Amino acid sequence: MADADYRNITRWLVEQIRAGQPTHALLQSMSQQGWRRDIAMGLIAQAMGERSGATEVSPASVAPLLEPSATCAPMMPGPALDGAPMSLDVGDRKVSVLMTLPEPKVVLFGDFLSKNECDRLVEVARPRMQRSLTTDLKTGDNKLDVVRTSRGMFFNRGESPLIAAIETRIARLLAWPVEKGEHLQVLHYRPGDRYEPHYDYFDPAGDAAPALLARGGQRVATLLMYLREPEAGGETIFPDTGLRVSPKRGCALFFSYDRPHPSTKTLHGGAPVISGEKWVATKWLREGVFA
Ligand code: PD2
Ligand code: ZN
Repeated sequence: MADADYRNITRWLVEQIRAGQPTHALLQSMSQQGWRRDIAMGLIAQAMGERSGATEVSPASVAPLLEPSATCAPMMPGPALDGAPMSLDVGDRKVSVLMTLPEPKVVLFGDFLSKNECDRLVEVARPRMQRSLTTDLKTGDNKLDVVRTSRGMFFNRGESPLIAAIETRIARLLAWPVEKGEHLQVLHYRPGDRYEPHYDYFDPAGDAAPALLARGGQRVATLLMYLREPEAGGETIFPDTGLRVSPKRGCALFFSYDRPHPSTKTLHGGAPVISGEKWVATKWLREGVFA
């Protein structure tokens, strides 16, 4: 292994351990990145030693921490849908449950945002919009991308009472801490604009995986909030299942992916807007704290 690779993976492991990532999740991430299990175990043991100041920690001593126990299945964000509730109380409002799908795991919510909240988000975002960049999930570079012709911007976490209220609402609805969410993004599509089908998780085999995963690990779920609906087109589509969701103002579309793999069937895209304008806000959730 090259020295630079060794330093990068060790730094990443120490950061992840410091952020409270469970060790079995690190082993899983490293396996997905193609690391041999015995080497990954050795590196994790060593990073734990560096973190704690111990001179040496043996792979055998951390082995029990590397397997999730039956009571410690990977935790995933998601709404509490036991008992098929018609609505969920998220503290400051009641959100209705309009549709659920088990595979891919998709839930459509109504009344997630009020009309005023949608208008206010668009108004504040509008002067800050820029041509959207796409993160190349292999190299980590941001690039102008013909497959994503919308314009976009990011709000800082908690930057205003409105943003903080929405982030808290998301955290309550999906039982996932605010700190594990990326910054809220707003996208604006005009007629002809689209977002070609893609996965929201990072490619674990990509060159940039260590850098992308260093900020809170993998993405595990997405919440798309529709702020302004076009007159025609602009549905969010899931090509593997044929699901097409109309971008109805105030509704929110949730989907989750418990592994970074096409078997989650979470390939999705934004169909071209045919007429009118579409505005959406996206919140991506990470498995760890996004810093
Ligand atoms: O705007 C959409 O419908 C859309 C579709 C696919 C947004 C995203 N992905 C995204 O923000 O990841
Ligand atoms: Zn997406």
